[in-house]
Amino acid sequence: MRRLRITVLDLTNERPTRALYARLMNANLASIMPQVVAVWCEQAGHHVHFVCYTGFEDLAREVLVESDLLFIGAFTQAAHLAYAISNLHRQRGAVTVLGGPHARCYPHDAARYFDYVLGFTDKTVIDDVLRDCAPHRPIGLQLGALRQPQALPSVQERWKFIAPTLAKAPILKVVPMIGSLGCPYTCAFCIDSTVAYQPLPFDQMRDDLRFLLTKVRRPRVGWHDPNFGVRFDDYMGAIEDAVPPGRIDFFAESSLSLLSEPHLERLRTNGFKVILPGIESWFALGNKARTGREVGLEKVKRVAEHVNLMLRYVPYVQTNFVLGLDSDQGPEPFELTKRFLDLVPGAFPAFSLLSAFGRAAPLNLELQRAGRVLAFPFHFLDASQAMNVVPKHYAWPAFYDHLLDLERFAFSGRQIVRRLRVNRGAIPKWMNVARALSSERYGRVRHHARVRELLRTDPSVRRFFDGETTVLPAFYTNRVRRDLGSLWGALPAGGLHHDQLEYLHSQNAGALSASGPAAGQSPVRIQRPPALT
Ligand code: B12
Ligand code: SF4
Repeated sequence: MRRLRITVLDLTNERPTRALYARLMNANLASIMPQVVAVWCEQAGHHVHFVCYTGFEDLAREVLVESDLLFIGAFTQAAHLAYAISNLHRQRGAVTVLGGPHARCYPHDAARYFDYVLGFTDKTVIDDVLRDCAPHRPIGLQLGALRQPQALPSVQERWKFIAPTLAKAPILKVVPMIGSLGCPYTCAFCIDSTVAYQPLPFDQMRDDLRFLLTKVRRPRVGWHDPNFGVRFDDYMGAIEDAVPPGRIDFFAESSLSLLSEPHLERLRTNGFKVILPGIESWFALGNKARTGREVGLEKVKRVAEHVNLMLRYVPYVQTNFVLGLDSDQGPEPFELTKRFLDLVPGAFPAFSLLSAFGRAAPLNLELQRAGRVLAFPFHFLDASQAMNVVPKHYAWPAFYDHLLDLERFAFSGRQIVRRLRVNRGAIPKWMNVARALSSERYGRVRHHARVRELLRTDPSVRRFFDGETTVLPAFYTNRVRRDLGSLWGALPAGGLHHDQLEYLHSQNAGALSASGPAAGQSPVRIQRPPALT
């Protein structure tokens, strides 16, 4: 096999930016898999140029370097950027590959602009791509393993790609690690709701942590496990074996159901400084919050007590909510969240708008069948800028009124000061102030206020939101054009739009027997390139 010049690109941002918060944080949003792919490509004997794109890099010098093969890892919000970059690379003769959340959720759309679109990815899949490495146009090949990989390269093997990424983060530097894949829970909106839980080898976790201690004086590790701590004792045992108390700070996303007081005590002892529990809703998903059938105010009180307990053990807690679920109606869910924030002044709230990411979850098929999925361009599908699911119990103006009221409450001067007073430690205190004042928060509230205004004044916006037309209002087209800047011209023809009902259409046409994922977000079947069969 000839030695290929390979570029691996991890897109943590969907556009070039100069925002301060992005400068501070984007490198900490780096994904693990692009680093893994880079390791596997080098192991196969190829030359790798690795770039974690944070929005600040020089495109011509760093991103558009001459390559035989380009791998991009992208979230859906970065799909247009990825399509434009792929287009430019293809014009220069490269073969291009897309992997990551967008590829798993919208493989058919991505196949219009990439030669390969990967689902679950293991070393065999990457080796297949490397051996075939040929243009597949106009429609790319969809490849994937039948299940998640059993193991991933170690931190030591990934280090040459981790180190330059960390160097881009000026203050807080977080090393991405992972100890498990899939999840035992079945939250209907989630991409991992039908992917079996599977721990990765604990011995490797020990070795990774020991290695990290030789590289960084006081490391900070962000666990990318979909739900950290399912096999709690095994995890803690591995950490206790490898890390002297207090030598590494850990961040993790976990369910409240896994965060009992004895577990919190052990997490504190082992250096867990940031926990992101998913509360999601006051009227659904009680199993995740260990609140059983309790709903409404009862659940608020119970969860508030629990999160306040967490804050006694863990200095930084971000509580995640999903807004717009079918179980919500009227002002009550929003008022209850405000009540919760009053009861728990120390936690930072993060609000996601219910989003149907293509084939991500079986629920999306139902939503498409019910005609409730809107054709918002990918650029806005970051669970915040647009909600592409028509809410079951709200007219859009009322929904946006409630949303704005809640956001203005959560990020008001009063709440910022309350958080500042009760948070412990300089980093949690100032992190919360920065986040509440940053483009991340005020930018979002401003954007939602603008959308609310357009719903009142621009009939084309209201018709689009109500699903009466798929003609995109000028406001949205202009935003993508502005955000992509010089890359707007490289977005391939038709690349701004996608079939928001593709999952349903493919089911109706029986197309699944020919290509693509089997159902929901289950894995893409291996479809070997002709040259390899
Ligand atoms: C950990 C995590 C994070 C972390 C780390 C993010 C990161 N850069 O990896 C943090 C907390 C920072 C985060 C932030 C966000 N996240 Co997040 N996150 C997850 C989570 C819980 C796990 C993903 C993971 O790492 N799994 C482990 C990896 C190894 O497995 P995998 O993702 O299945 O990947 C497989 C394949 O896709 C493939 N693959 C993956 N990447 C690549 C790359 C290449 C090049 C190749 C070839 C293959 C490949 O190989 C893997 C092995 O088979 C998922 C939900 C879930 N339960 O999966 C959401 C999820 C990925 N996040 C999501 C979202 C929306 C966000 C945010 C936009 C939220 C927000 N509003 O801020 C931000 C965006 C961050 C950014 N700009 O990069 C969505 C993405 C939907 C989509 N289609 O884009 C998900 C799916 C949750 C959901 N709503 O269902 N997130
Ligand atoms: S939302 Fe979290 S707990 Fe629910 S299935 Fe997804 S990863 Fe698991």
